[in-house]
Amino acid sequence: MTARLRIAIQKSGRLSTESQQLLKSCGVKFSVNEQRLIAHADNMPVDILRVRDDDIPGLVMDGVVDLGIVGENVLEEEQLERECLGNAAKVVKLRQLDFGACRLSLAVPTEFVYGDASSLEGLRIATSYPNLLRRFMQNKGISYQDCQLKGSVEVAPRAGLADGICDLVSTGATLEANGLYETEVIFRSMACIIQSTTPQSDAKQALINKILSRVNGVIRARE
Ligand code: PRT
Ligand code: ZN
Repeated sequence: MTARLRIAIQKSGRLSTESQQLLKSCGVKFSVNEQRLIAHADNMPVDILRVRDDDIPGLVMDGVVDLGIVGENVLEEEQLERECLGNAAKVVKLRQLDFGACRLSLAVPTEFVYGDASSLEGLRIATSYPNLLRRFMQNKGISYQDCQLKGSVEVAPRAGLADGICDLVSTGATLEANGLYETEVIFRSMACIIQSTTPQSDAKQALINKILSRVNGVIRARE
């Protein structure tokens, strides 16, 4: 493995600006070239990898990168996925961050009469988070049918593909625009910083500790 510390962040999306800003506030000096996957810091042995957020937990668990910044929702979903496949997740959450707030919620069409989650018994639920949904429904003892979609989850009920959805919500505007209402929060999420449990060299671990203590300082100063 390379001696440089590798940190994976989201390339473009809701977490990318704040992830870059956080690292810069921690004194990691780098500039991003839109065409490039990797940005090399010029004042520390650190490389920033810019990838799809969904790839970040796996890259960390497989030891391809040392640290990652990702939503707890994506982390938890990937951990459950790997548990299902019988692979222990080789990752630790170092700390929760102060951005990326959202919740994974059940939602149904406005005309749907919802009592509690058992109102969804036997119905079809569209989601990009099949493992988090399954855990929630299994804990409640409710059976349902899957409709797994990577995108356009919020249009599934109107398109006749599903009876309800389980999707990320922040303001609720997307649900409202699609004639849906939120009935139950199943997971609350923030961005977090994660580390591979693969043993590190002393030098790399010392750098991780230094960056983490700066992250703590930056977040404390913003509170
Ligand atoms: O391309 P890539 O795969 O990297 O990005 P992505 O499209 O999968 O993710 P992105 O950028 O949309 O979100 C990255 C992470 O931001 C998520 O995994 C969450 O941890 C966090 N986050 C915070 C959100 C939201 N808020 C959010 N509102 N992720 C998605 N949304 C979407 C939601 O799916 C829905 O479509 O925004 C819509 C709802 O927003 P409201 O405000 O209308 O309720
Ligand atoms: Zn994604």
